[in-house]
Amino acid sequence: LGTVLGGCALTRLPNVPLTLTGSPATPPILGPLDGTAAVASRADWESRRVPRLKTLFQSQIYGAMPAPARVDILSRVVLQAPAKGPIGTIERITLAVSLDRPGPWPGGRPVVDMILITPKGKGPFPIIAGGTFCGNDALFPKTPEPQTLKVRTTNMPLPPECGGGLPAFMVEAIFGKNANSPPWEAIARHGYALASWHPGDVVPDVPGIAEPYLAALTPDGTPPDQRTGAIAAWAWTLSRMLDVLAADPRIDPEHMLLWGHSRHGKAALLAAAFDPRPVAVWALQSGTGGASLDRDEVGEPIGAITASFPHWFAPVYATTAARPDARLLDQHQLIGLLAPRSVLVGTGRRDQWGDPHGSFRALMGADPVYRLYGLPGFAQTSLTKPAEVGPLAFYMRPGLHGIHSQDWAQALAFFDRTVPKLPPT
Ligand code: GTR
Repeated sequence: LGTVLGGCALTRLPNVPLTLTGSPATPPILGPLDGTAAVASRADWESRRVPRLKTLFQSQIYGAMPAPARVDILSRVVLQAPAKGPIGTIERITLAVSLDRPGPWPGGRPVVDMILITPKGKGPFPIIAGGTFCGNDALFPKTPEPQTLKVRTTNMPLPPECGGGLPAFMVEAIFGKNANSPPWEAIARHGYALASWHPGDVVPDVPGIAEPYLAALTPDGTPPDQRTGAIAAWAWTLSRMLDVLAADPRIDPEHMLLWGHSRHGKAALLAAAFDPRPVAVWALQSGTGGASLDRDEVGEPIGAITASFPHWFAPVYATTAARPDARLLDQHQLIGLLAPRSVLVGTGRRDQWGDPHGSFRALMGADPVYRLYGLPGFAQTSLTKPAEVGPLAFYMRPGLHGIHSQDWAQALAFFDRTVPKLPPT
């Protein structure tokens, strides 16, 4: 019922103005921070400011990142051999992540089914990797063909709106046909492979239930108010997936890209901030804790997001909700950590969670770091006209929170523009 009522409330949200309003004061990106001197050069940014920001993002917002861990491939199953159309194979790769001590997962360690879809041809293919909300069996549209792939259902707890029936129908009706299912064929036609998995296999996206999994991933000695949050755990999972993909001969390890919608957009940005391998990120409607400024007047307040989803962040984040000055950070600094790599931020004009104005300002705030790299940074001046040059771009489409084919069209065009690919083989 909550999903249905919440969904109906969403459809009544107004459009944001087409020109920027408000002008929040944000912490400096290159200026003096926390008693340390201003950043003088690119080398100074990398050697001094990047490690400081990474420490602060963990201690003030996301919690401690789990330690790097070994990933074992348990099995590979071809679900679909090349047929007509642009898709080569669809494969299920089952992975297990080894931790120092056993945790609450069945078998003691996280086991993840990664679905890998490659275009026709030999590759190596650039890859777009990301997690989706409702598990792998929601990945493939049931129409026009009946679902014939043997995709396994997760054995971990799922949020109620993933359980089918009216809530699931509402999710698709409001959040779009691609809400749980990327447009595989269009992606393959652009020459990209796609890897997808269910982040809830590592930390279930259910408050309360998530806690023992988070405790098991939190490094020893971490202060309790900085315990690993689910966004950090999912970001770390993205890196573990990249470990496997980078070693696959069909994948081009120099061209690995991340994407994510909303909570998974937050995780994709954080993953790239801590992992240098992704060359581009598309964060769609990632909002608070993602690509929009916390200090923006619109957007989802920290008090609201941490009340609904206490498991997403370090507990300390909630305590600073009413005291932004207690935090030395805002989200432009997270985007700055991705420099010089490409970042596309997508928003919807009636999506307050995604906060178009706060997202636009976060990109403006990250721009000086890209300039240190001699890049045009965020060259965009209008909310409605996406940048045609530079590694940072923003778009605002009409409508609400959700994933539609026009979002993927924007992302594929951006990736095609900013990430030069190897010629297809
Ligand atoms: C909302 C949440 C948003 C956003 C969204 C989603 O309930 O408050 O920050 O992450 O969920 O992930 O779809």
